[in-house]
Amino acid sequence: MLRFALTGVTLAMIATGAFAATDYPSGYTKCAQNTGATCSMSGTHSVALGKSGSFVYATKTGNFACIGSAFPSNSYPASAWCSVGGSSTPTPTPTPTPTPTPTPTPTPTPTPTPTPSTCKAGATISGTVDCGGATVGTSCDGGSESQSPVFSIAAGGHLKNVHLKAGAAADGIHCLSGSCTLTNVYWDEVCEDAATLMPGAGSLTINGGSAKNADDKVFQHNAANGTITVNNFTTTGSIGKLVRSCGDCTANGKNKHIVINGAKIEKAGSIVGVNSNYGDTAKIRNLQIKGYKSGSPKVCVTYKGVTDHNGSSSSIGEEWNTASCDVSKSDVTAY
Ligand code: DGU
Ligand code: CA
Repeated sequence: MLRFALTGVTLAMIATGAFAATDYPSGYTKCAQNTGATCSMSGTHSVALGKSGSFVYATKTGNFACIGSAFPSNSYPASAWCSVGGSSTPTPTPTPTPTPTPTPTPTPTPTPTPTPSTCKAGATISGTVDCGGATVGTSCDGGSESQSPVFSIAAGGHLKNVHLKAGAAADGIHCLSGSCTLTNVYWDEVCEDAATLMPGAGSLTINGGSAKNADDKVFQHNAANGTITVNNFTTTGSIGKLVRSCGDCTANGKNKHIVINGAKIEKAGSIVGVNSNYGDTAKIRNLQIKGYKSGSPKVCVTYKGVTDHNGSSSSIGEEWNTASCDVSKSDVTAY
């Protein structure tokens, strides 16, 4: 009975491979008997030869013959087995797949900010420039027409909140091309004139603001087919004219238009002058003149314009509700 039980245990050990494990060290894999048979492997490994817990070792690379002479020692049992241990060749660290650098979302190229024009004498204004109430000027050479402007305005330019210095307002402000806007511009004293719509320009719009003392004209219109619009403007002291379309300019152009929507005038030689022979027009609404009495001062005066300084333009007279002068007496009040 006991004999039978031991045999059962022995059978169980064989079934689990416990005996087989004695042919090679733990962690090794049996590959061939020491008859010179070839153990196939790749890479460099520790290899063992022996059995029943008694082994000699060597290090081999690639296939090797399982034979005692391939091992440094022959102190192993007969009928031994070769076995292969773990690889001694370091497992090459796999080259990590490079994490693709995420393509950055392109930052949208910002619309370039136009170089800011600065609020300083001699500047050409592009875009909107708010001078914040600064006082700016150059010099004043009386009525000299060769003076430079204090500011030039490029197409679309808008100049705001600035005083042109008394005694330093030179030829005022020039609108060079396109549409120009002046908002709350104050001529503390006009020099030659306050602002000019230059030949080739389109429109000059004046919103608010004031001008003091102009020997001749405040706003000068030299642009064929252009328009000067004056909204809610005030003059103090004495002015020659509020707006004049050029009477004798070089290549004097036609169809120069003037619109006045709200003006308060302390004292003027006349308010507006247009060349009826050139198709110039004035439209006047809401005009207040200090101490105004009909005919004094004249409100809309027509002229016979000339070109290229070919003589001087001659006054025709004050007109009301004509093609040249769109103004009614009710548009003018005294204050
Ligand atoms: O041609 O006589 O005073 O532009 C010149 C004219 C004169 C102009 C104007 C101006 O009306 O020079 O300031
Ligand atoms: Ca001028």
